[in-house]
Amino acid sequence: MADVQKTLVLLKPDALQRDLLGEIIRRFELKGLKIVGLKFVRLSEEMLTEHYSHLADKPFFASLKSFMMQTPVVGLVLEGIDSVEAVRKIVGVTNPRAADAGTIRADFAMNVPSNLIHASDTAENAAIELKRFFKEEEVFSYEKITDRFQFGEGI
Ligand code: IDP
Ligand code: MG
Repeated sequence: MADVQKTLVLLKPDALQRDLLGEIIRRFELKGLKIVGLKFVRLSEEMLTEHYSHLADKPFFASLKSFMMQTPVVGLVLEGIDSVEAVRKIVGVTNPRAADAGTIRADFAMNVPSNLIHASDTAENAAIELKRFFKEEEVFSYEKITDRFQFGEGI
């Protein structure tokens, strides 16, 4: 069922190094996702061990963590109807060469781990990840005019 959700996005060190922060944020804005949180985060080894725990047994786990600690990352909280799925669609699948043309990963990346973005994959994980990276007072609530005219069951 359609549902207003918040989802967590991290713009990875390769996005910062390649001057793609503005371009990526612009795509989320133009889609109509509401930015309700935005900040720099310096990731620690502990945070990443937790964040990527589903990959702990992979041979690339240590290098993935080093990759993510090269520079600060930019954290975003994006709000909208079914925003978890909407954001994942805009981002594209993990391997940028397999991602659909028009997605951010397809348009700007060639390889993992340099696929520019982390985006929560389920509503349940979004809630956990949001708490991992943002304090309650860093997530904002405000009205946009477009919020006022939503019809039916989140259509
Ligand atoms: P996702 O970012 O699309 O959700 P996950 O499977 O959760 O993909 O993997 C997290 C991140 O780990 C990926 O975005 C990518 O940066 C990195 N990664 C995933 N698979 C590989 C791999 O086979 N080699 C190197 N890095 C990988
Ligand atoms: Mg993932």
